[in-house]
Amino acid sequence: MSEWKSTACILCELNCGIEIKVGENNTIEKVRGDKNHPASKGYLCNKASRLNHYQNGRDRITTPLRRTNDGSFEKISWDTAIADIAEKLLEIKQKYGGDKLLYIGGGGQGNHLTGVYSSATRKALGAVYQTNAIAQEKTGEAWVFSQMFNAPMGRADFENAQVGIFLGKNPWQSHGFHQTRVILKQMQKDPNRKIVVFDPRRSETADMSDYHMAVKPGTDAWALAAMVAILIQEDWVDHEWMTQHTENYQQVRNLFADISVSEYCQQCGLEESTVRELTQVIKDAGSVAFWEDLGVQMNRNSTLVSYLNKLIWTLTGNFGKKGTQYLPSFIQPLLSARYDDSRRTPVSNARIIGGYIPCNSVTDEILTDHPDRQRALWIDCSNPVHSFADTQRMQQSMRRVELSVVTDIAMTETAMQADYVLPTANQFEKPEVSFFNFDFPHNVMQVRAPIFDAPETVLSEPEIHSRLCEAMGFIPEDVIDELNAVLDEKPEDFSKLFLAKAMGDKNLMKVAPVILYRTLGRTLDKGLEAISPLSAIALKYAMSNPQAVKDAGIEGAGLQLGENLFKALVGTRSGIEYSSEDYDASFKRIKRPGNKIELFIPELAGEIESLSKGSKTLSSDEFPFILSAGERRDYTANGIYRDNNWKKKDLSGALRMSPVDAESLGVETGGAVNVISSRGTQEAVVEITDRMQPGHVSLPNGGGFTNNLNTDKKLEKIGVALNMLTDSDSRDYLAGTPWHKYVPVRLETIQE
Ligand SMILES: Nc1nc2c(c(=O)[nH]1)N[C@H]1C(S)=C(S)[C@@H](COP(=O)(O)OP(=O)(O)OC[C@H]3O[C@@H](n4cnc5c(=O)[nH]c(N)nc54)[C@H](O)[C@@H]3O)O[C@H]1N2
Ligand SMILES: Nc1nc2c(c(=O)[nH]1)N[C@H]1C(S)=C(S)[C@@H](COP(=O)(O)OP(=O)(O)OC[C@H]3O[C@@H](n4cnc5c(=O)[nH]c(N)nc54)[C@H](O)[C@@H]3O)O[C@H]1N2
Ligand code: SF4
Ligand SMILES: [Mo]
Repeated sequence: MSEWKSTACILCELNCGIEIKVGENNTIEKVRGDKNHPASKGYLCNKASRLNHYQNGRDRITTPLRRTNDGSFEKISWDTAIADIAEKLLEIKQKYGGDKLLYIGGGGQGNHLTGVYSSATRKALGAVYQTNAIAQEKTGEAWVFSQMFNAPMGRADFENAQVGIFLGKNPWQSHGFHQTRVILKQMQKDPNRKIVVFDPRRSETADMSDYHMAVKPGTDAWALAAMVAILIQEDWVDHEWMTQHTENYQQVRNLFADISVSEYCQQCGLEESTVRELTQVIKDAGSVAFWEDLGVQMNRNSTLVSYLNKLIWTLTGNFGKKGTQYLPSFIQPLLSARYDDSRRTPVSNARIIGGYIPCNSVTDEILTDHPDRQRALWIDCSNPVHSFADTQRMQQSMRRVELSVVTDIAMTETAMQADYVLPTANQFEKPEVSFFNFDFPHNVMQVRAPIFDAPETVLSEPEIHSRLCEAMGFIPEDVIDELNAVLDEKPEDFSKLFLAKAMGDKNLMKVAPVILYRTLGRTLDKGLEAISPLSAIALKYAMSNPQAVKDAGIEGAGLQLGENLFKALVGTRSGIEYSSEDYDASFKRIKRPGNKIELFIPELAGEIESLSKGSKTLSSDEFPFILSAGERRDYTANGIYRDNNWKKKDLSGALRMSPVDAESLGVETGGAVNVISSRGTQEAVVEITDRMQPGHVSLPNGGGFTNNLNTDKKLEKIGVALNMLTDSDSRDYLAGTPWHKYVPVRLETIQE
């Protein structure tokens, strides 16, 4: 008989609580929202109903594979795979140093236990460089947060905001905050609330908006600088609030005092009167929430835009109160908070932000003869050959290193280039947690139990990393025995003993996740063993935030509070609230003198000044169009669904263009064009729409996958592999984030 089981959707960072009706042969028969999830409360979007295409997806791999001399793959046993890889990793450590192993990935949209376990492998080997998708979207913004707040990242409270501003963000499709569509509809209906969208394209969210600021592609910096200038020149800033909470307004004032608002509005293609009106709306509103996303973060001037955006909300006092910006209380931060801003990569000297090297710098660190180049790659749950800029360079990098290992559930474009491919249990076949805990003032977390049995021949990432650490000799058996003995005889002493051991021995601390798995794990319910490192995370969180945990309803003091938090997390399938605070708790997390926000970032002053030189387009006679490469649509989900059949429409992922451009190219909807950039050519199907500005074209993410593992099947590729078109050198000068939304291209019609 089929039954409903609680888990989470793994398609985007929200990880909505869902219930799955299990069908025969490990299939997902139905999906519904889980009303008991404290944040999503039963919400789910159209994409989740298709999750069987993940559970029983295309290209699944079930045997470890090793590349042979002729480039093909041979099947090997797990014992051979672990022994081989352990030996090669130790060899690389000895020959070049552990810091020559570059780690990529570690948890996509919610399988973050992998990152916890891989930290054991990484730390034990001495690997220090890592990256993942965060370093191609959020690191510019994270750097700005570090400068102004000395905090890793912030969010905003749209549920309660009077005005919601979306910069290069299309939440109707991409979501981002819980119950997105419900909240957007509430905002739209309420005459006292406003939606504002900055987007060159008339997106679905722009359709609902009160102000659609249709900037010219890549010119947001001028629009936002004009708004900061209006606030300053009209003296519409909140002086009282700023005196209390910020520093160095005067220096900021000087930068904007002489900016010509009308000139800047012309540069970005907006009506000056509308920009002034909107700025006044922001000034007068009781609360304003801002969200900047890929449209600006993967675009020109991205770090500067992040700064200008934050200036608008700090100058108007929109922080630390209901309906405005906040700093969430992460149980485990996604980026290191107070990092060393002097850290750079060894070869290309790229800035390392929040602990991550820019995705766009990875190939620079490998495709070189520099003695400090990276010699090995370990990739968990990520498909960088497909998802990082410049597929060709990424492919070459995979082949150039002396060892590359990929763990995935599917034979991906990245796996195809690896030396070893390790097949893993998928997210419904193992316990998991997500560290995308962005909610505030009540923050939530959900521990997921497996719903299906994994194929017998695959392992989970926790098991893979644990076996590897054991094979490399990093796990002391006597400590495991001693801890297990305590668990058998006096379990209440376990936390104390574990902490004493880990604190007393640096090497032990490095592999703590594996130690906890092999000890505490035994005492957890079947299937949940690998959750055990969360106990240490819960202990640490409870010790540093006791009141927030108690206010969330967890009882106890000291170690007991942390243990109870862990028990509550492990014992509930629909997630719990782990932290409850007041709105002004955000101020506490500004780790600067007096908890004050630094308004002035000297490193960006020159950037602001150079805006006066105007916004030159990067289109040219050779490449006259600007391609936005990676639009989120109702049927795109990164690379999580590889099988195109999950889509109910837009199968090929159309290239959207304006009627004017279509006419001059002589192409109709459904017609084919070659999209040609400085790096490559991809064929696309056209969709004509008046949502696009002339000269601006848009392709979706989540397409263009190829598979040729099963040689009996025909090689198929549907849709555009975007990063065949992108150049890893096109990136922000400071954060190294890519300009995926600003790719100069030429279009050539293909005659049938
Ligand atoms: N359906 C769906 N949802 C998803 C995902 C998915 O694959 N599919 N992926 C998830 C992930 S990983 C992420 S990071 C988020 C991303 O979420 P979003 O950032 O919202 O998604 P995008 O569609 O990439 O970009 C947003 C908008 O930027 C606009 N844009 C392009 N150029 C410019 C410009 O010059 N200026 C401005 N202001 N805007 C511009 C685009 O037209 C687009 O509407 O979505 C998440 N949600
Ligand atoms: N041109 C362009 N490029 C982009 C973007 C864009 O807009 N334009 N968007 C960027 C953004 S915002 C993001 S977030 C990235 C996403 O790119 P990636 O971070 O590479 O993530 P995915 O494409 O989702 O790939 C996740 C991989 O994890 C595998 N997987 C699924 N479940 C498991 C599991 O349980 N264990 C393991 N080991 N593997 C699993 C999937 O099969 C898939 O291969 O793409 C980026 N690339
Ligand atoms: S918003 Fe949609 S895709 Fe994102 S987690 Fe929720 S159901 Fe899944
Ligand atoms: Mo992303």
